[in-house]
Amino acid sequence: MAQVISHSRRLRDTPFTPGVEAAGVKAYTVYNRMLLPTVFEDVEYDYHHLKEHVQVWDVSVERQIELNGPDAARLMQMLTPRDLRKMQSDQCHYVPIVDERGKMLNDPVAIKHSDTRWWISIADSDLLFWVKGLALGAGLDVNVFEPDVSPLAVQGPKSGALMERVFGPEVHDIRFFRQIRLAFLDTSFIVARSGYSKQGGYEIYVEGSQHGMPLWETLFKVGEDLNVRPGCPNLIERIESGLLSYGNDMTMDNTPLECGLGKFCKPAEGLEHIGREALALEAAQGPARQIRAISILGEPLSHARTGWPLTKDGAQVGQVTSAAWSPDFQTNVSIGMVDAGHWNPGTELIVKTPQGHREARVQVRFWN
Ligand code: THG
Repeated sequence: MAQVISHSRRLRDTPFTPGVEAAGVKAYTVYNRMLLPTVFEDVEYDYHHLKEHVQVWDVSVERQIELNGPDAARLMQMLTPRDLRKMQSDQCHYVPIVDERGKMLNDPVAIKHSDTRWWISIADSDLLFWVKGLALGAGLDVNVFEPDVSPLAVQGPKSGALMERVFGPEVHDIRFFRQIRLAFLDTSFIVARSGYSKQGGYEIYVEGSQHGMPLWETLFKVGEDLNVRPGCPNLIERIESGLLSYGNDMTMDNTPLECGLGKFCKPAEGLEHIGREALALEAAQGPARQIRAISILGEPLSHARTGWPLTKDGAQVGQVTSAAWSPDFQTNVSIGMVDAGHWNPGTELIVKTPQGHREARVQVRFWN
């Protein structure tokens, strides 16, 4: 039976919820105590549409943490092993955030406005408390708060065409993971070339909830002939693309090396960040497990509650954390955490799914 989740003020609406509901959203999940759509038509229909046309996604749940003040850059670098010293003030960086044991607390996108003003566009964990606690404990001169900013993503191969109609031809000059401020009616928004799909696209950081619905309505009005539809991060597409989901594919028990984020944690001379010793030790020893793309043979799998044991000769050697049937690749695609010794491409394992035991194979890379 399908259950419903009861609403109350603790489960926050977004500035775009009126548009999302008028468009007939069929399912939500909860992310940062806010509503995140997961299905409009059905997951496969949404998937094909995303790969062919253009979608507008309410990703307000990607809440921002603003660091504002003289010590903002110092605090930002304390938070992540990624070297930010050369980061420009129009750049966005995917940054692992780790604790003193080198364990993942979040995997956000950091947006640099200037040395004294940053946003951290967070995944699903209460990172604000950690950042505020650090700033207070270290006596830093910086304000840390959640501003009234709600990202709206425009994703898909026709995203450039749609964005140009609203924001002008400058949108084509924005490079991947860069941002500029562009005018909209009597205001302006940070617009970045980024998003949680590999179909190309933009993220508009809508500052001021009152501007949400006017922007939503404009995008749908001017994009009609582009076949624009409401969408959301798509389970199938994001697994094919190897985009990780905090809380699903990794948790506070995992390290960035285990998550395949080692390239963002290169030890550098003079870099001061939390977890440095723990990460250096792990880098020397090698991670105990690592995220892999895994194909699962047989009929389409259709179960949302993953965490399925991966076994070799009867012993558990990992788990599948996200899985879906891929219409384009005609196999079940999945993301799993696999123990050292079993993660080489081509390794054949057994996965215990709610639909029975299946053969699984470790892939060289994801499906894009
Ligand atoms: N956009 C913004 N905020 C976000 C997300 C987003 N916050 C929550 C969540 N998503 C954070 N997690 C991710 C995971 C992957 C990516 C972005 C945010 C991503 N990765 C690319 C990749 O893996 O190929 C690029 C990474 C890189 O090379 O820098 O885009 O989606 N605003």
